[in-house]
Amino acid sequence: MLHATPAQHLHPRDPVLDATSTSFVHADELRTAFALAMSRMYKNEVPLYGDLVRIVQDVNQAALLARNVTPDSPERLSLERHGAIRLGLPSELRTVRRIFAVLGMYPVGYYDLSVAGLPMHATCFRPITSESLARNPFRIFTTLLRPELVKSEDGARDLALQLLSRRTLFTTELLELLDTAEQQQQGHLYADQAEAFIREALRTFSWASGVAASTSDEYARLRAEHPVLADIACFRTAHINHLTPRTLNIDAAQDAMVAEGMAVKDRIEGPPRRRCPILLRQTSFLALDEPVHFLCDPSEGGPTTGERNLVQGSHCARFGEIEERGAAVTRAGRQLYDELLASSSAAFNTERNGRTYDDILERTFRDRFPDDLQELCRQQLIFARYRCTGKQPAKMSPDFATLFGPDPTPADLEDVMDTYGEAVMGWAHRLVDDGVLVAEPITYEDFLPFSAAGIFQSNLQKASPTPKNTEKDGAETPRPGAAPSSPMAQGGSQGSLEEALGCAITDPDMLYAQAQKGSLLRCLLELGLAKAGY
Ligand code: OOG
Ligand code: NI
Repeated sequence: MLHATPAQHLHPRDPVLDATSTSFVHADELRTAFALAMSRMYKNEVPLYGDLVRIVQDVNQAALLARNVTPDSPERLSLERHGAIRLGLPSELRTVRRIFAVLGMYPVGYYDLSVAGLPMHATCFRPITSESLARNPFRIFTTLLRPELVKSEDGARDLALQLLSRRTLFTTELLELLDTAEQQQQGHLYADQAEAFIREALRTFSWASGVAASTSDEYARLRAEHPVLADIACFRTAHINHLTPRTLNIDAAQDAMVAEGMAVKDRIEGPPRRRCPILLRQTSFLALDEPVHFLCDPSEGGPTTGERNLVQGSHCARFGEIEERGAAVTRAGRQLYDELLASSSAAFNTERNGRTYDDILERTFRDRFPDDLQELCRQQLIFARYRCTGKQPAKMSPDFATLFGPDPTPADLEDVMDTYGEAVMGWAHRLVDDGVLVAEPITYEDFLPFSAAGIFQSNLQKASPTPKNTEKDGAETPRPGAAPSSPMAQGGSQGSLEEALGCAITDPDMLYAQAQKGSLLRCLLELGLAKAGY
């Protein structure tokens, strides 16, 4: 099948590309234009994905109507929230990091996928400020091969590295634009450059008409070692392997996918359905078997120069996914989540009594993970953003002066919050109880390594009817930034991923804690509890 070239996915009416202005395009706008162009490209490459987006839009519209909210733009709501790519070499990751920086996306979180038997580790490129996340939260889960984890008795590792060393993921024009942006324009682009940048970046992530960079024999050898190895090393591009719109009701969307006859993952990854959703729930239609043209082995008598003959084969890796996001959990919340996943798995393996895993999971969480917003905040299981309601505190709570001292400046407040975090939170929750502040959950913007592993497992095996249940392997650990003493984290190598990136990876918890603290500070200022200005 012929695919449109990446240039055809640029939309003349994308505001960013319309601009005649002589000022730089804002990274947030560039990211939106990039995500829209990528969505058009992927719908064209994988038409079933277009059906999935339509289903999600319908489900979201129904969910909004049920809540009595008129959807101002269901299309906008259902815009893609994430995609995923798999890279082979540190040098590829380094350039990808530079591309994403121009789009306002930076590496956040370390994911050790070796705990799920995958020879890779990952980070997520995403916006990091609340403002940028609000404008467009699009992110890309990016894995890098760890060749040292590939057994090499039959030469699979060397073959993969050899194939990878022959490919170039980036066009010269893209590399030149990156240099210009970084060296002359403080990482920014003008509108005409932006158009070229998106077009050229899309080439890196396109399917390139399914022409492989290996022979079918080489592909088979790598696939036998691990399907993900073939997916990474046998192609000319770092093809996007899925895109993921956001749904407001993942259970309904999953049912609608099944009703349309899609082959769907057999269970939704992540926490069970709850009144106050936490973290991330995901499901997908299973990867499709797609036609691929492999190179002919010259030793088999094909032409050795010029255009090589191609042989028809197939590859199974690309799919469509949906996600429903809930609150970011604190360290304590994550520990409880991991514990409950582990005990659900243990119960499933030993005493299931005809109950499904999801049944057990739902009950385990119902009994032990609070499902009430106030309670979740009070126990500091989730991160929250605080807002003033307009009501003034009846009287200065007596412990305020003890905590903050007389007439504190914002800098004093910040110091106190850092040193006496617990006491400040206790005090803030009393203001919530008094109706002076409200707490709203901060959305989880990251990923779950075992859910990711479940997604990988389901989509790398050829249409396996019952994908492996990875949860039974244990809890959702290690979390990004897990203590090195965590037994499962020992195989991880954040340092080597950072070296490949050429920069440090941001700890997601730090970002959530900062957002929470910033919101409280603003409340204190608004209530006139501190001198304005530093
Ligand atoms: C990435 C899987 C991770 C998710 O949603 O957890 C991911 C991959 O399959 O390359 O996207
Ligand atoms: Ni995903």
